[in-house]
Amino acid sequence: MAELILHQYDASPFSEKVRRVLAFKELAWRAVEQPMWNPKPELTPLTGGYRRIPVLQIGADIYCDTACILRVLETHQPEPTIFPAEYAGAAELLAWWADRQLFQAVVGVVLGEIGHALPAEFRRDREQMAPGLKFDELARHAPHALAQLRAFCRALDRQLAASPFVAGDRFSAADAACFHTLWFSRMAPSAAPVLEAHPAIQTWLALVENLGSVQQTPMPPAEALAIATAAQPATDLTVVPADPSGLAAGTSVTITPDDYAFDPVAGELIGLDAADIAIRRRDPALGELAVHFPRAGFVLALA
Ligand SMILES: N[C@@H](CCC(=O)N[C@@H](CS)C(=O)NCC(=O)O)C(=O)O
Repeated sequence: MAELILHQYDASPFSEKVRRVLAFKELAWRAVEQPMWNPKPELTPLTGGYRRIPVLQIGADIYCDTACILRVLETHQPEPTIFPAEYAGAAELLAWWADRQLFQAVVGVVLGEIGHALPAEFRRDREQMAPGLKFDELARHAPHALAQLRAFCRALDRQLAASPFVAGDRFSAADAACFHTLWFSRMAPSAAPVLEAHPAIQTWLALVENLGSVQQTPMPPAEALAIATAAQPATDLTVVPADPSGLAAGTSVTITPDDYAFDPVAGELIGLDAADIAIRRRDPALGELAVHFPRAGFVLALA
């Protein structure tokens, strides 16, 4: 079985979401460190332009976005599950809320407080990547972001006082998503008292942090690229005939995030269902690759 290669960086919250799931499932994986800002010359040849972190590589199959990554990890190793049958849908929905709404509040708090101290290249990169983001204005909006965080923590704490994990009695994708955002909030001094005011959140943070074991070994980027070159896409996703888009296998399409980092990836459609999209593309150096995205949060269009 091909190795699980996670293109990531240590401070990346969305990478922490995947690291928590890998630890919970006791999966061994290889970590390829990628830069925190563009250019990313050892990542974009794999994805075809998608620049966000993390990206999971299994041979010549490239999985973009943590929603898609969590699904493939669940298929790769179903037990222990991160989608317990009694609340698999709730776990997915809560993860979506955490990744978008809760994360947005946390980013406002963190960047509002420490943004001015970050490298100029980072600030320039993120202003280009995210529409409307202006570092000069972040400090002014930070109190509002903190109020949003407090309101969300109140609701989360109520849930965690009633059940050990976010969606129920067991760890799920919802815990990984809520955990990475609150883990990231620790970078802002003003978030600490908010978290400390919520005892059930405190207990749960410690519980999730200690689940499973991290089995991470570094891999140089060149080795990951060589693995992609030597492998062939192995996906078995197909285009479902009843898809409302009417798109057939073989159509030239583009896939673009609908929230930020609007870099389209072009290729030939090979897989499509309600949850995921897969395209085939050819890189001059790496050969044939299959690149996978979730359907939610991505715009699929004719090329
Ligand atoms: N919806 C995406 C969000 C990924 C994301 O925003 N990642 C951040 C890092 S944690 C990112 O890519 N920032 C820009 C960068 O690192 O270049 C996912 O679930 O993977």
